Amino acid sequence: MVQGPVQAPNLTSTTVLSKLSNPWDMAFLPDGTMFFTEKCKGLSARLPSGAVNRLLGMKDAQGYATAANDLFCEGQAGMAGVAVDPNFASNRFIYVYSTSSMSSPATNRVMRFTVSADGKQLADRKDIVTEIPYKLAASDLPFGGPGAHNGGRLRFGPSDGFLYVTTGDTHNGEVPQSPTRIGGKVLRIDREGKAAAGNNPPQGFDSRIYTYGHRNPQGITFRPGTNQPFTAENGPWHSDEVTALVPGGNGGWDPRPNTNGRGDCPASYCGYSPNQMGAMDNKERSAFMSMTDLRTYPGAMKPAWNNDGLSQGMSSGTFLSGKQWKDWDGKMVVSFMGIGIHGTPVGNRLDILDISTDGLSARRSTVSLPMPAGRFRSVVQGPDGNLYVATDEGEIYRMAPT
Ligand SMILES: [Ca+2]
Repeated sequence: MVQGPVQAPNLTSTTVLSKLSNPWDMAFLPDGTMFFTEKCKGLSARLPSGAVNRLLGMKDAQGYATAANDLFCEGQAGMAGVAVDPNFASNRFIYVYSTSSMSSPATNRVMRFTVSADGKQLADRKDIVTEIPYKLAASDLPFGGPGAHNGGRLRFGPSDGFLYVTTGDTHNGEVPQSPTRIGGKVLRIDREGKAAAGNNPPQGFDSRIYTYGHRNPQGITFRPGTNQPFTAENGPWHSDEVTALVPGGNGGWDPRPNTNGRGDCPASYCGYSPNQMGAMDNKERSAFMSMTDLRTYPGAMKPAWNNDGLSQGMSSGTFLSGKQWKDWDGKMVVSFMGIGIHGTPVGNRLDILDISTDGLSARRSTVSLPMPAGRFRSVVQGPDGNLYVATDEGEIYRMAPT
């Protein structure tokens, strides 16, 4: 492949919404209506006029048309992904991922609603996935708090019309490789929550599982042209990963104790080993507790990119499309929350990945931001072709190439 210097577009930014409470995800209608979630509040819609309709309120949230008191937030968990049905024009279906206390113990659910003709109400709640694991009390496991590693992105495949759901390992060593527990997975389902044809997981696996062996994927996007899904996944003090998925594939994350010296992990979760075992560099850490354990699983899906061996809170990703993006047309944007711990450089940024045709390598460039750096949670290309970026600080920006 002949490659010249990357011609980056000039960028401007506009603040679309501010002072939100942890905006987590956005989904658009063709007319520019933007549905957005706030982790501890609920689901709203910003109309093209700029007016905001508050649609679905979580426990203790005020001012929403519909209350859902079983939906709650805790730690990283709460209301997360949102997706609009590809046939929205005829069925008016919208989907959200949220933590819920409807079952005991609490779980994450994928819910489907019908949006009223005037866009102000939701009706016909149907919980199409009810048992996605949620991390309970902090005392269950020594790392992090309740709600950790909660996954939560929802996206429809552009060619197959199925809904993809990313789920986290919840700091439970058994979950990612489990054939029946649906955390640490990418699920692929239809609008009723039934398994998509062709998921092809190993025999004995839940048929909704598209890929397994994930840690905490919070991003999923589809490459223009091939429509192959790619995940963006947060690593354990090393190695955030972007991975091209294949049906039935294993992401190779298995944080259980094993015979390679990981036998003494707290609560049988080795996902942070050997971080707590003394000084090692990222290469040694990766060899000990790999994001993609090719020694145990030689057939695992290899990442296209591992953030140069660093973990900096990779949170989402989307492929850009359109000539206005110049050399970024067809490239993937990934967002980072910028976590910097134990010597890892903080990286609140957006990167552009030029991923090879085989999906096994990538060249990275970093976006020169037209807005302040923040904890970037979500990137979504809108129907106007611009990139919408949500931050944990509470903004949604529109980033436009000029
Ligand atoms: Ca992996």
